[in-house]
Amino acid sequence: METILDQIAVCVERGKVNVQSPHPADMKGMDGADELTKKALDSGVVPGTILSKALIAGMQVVGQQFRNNEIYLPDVLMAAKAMTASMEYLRPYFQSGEVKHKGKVIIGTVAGDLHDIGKKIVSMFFEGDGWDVIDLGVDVNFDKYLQAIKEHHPYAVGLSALLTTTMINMETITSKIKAKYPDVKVMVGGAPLTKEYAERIGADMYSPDPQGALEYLNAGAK
Ligand code: B1M
Repeated sequence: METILDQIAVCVERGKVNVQSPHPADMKGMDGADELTKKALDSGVVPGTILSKALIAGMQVVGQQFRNNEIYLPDVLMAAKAMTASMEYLRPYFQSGEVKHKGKVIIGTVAGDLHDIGKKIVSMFFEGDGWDVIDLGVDVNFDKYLQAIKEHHPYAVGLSALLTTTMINMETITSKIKAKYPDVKVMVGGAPLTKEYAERIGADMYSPDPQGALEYLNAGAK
């Protein structure tokens, strides 16, 4: 039997945002990621389960289909929209009521790269655990990171990249940050990265997932 998690995953795969959205034509009038996420939460499904078993699982299928040329860029954009609609409901659950203010973290997707879903998830984990997150958005060059560090005095800066062509920009950004602010920790992550690459460019931490990055932050928090 298809569970509500399967249904949400299908909405991400097919780019069905909400009941009003006309896309895809064969799902017209049906609930989308928006309504189904709300229903899942109302019926007691844990937010972390919706994130991993429906949203991330659905997006993995999208990535595979895109790689195989079975779907095209507009389809991927619709999938991202559906995932974002769902994440809006999950965000409050990742933000604990208790204000802890462990410290500040700046995060951004590096220059040339427009992928922001993973970065938003990482931010949700940080915020939920009591870190103040300054999200610089996407396509962030070193000037913007340096300016933000000057302004906010963070404990760490997180760089995210999803493209092999943009992860190389992490090297310049990391070296500029380290040259001017050697005490600020630089954390890197994103699908194409490896631990070896992170070490080579002088980053303090690499994690393939938000949990690892959060553990690193918490280990260093005073
Ligand atoms: Co793009 N795209 N895309 N895309 N896209 C990928 C990344 C790709 C792998 C698809 C594929 O070919 N199968 C491929 C990259 C190939 C490569 O370089 N190796 C690709 C390509 C080629 C492109 C374009 C070049 C396509 C084109 O124009 N021809 C183009 C580039 C645009 C640009 O950035 N300049 C492009 C565009 C887009 C959209 C705009 C349509 C859209 C993004 C929308 C958005 O983000 N608002 C999009 C999407 C959605 C994807 C896929 C399908 C999904 C990405 C995603 O959101 N994953 C992706 C294929 C895939 O990954 N399966 C693909 C879900 C997300 C939860 O995971 O982002 O990996 P992820 O984040 C994870 C971890 O990586 C980690 O934690 C996160 C949460 O679990 N993590 C960190 C991330 N950052 C971290 C930082 C940390 C620690 C952990 O510490 C600081």
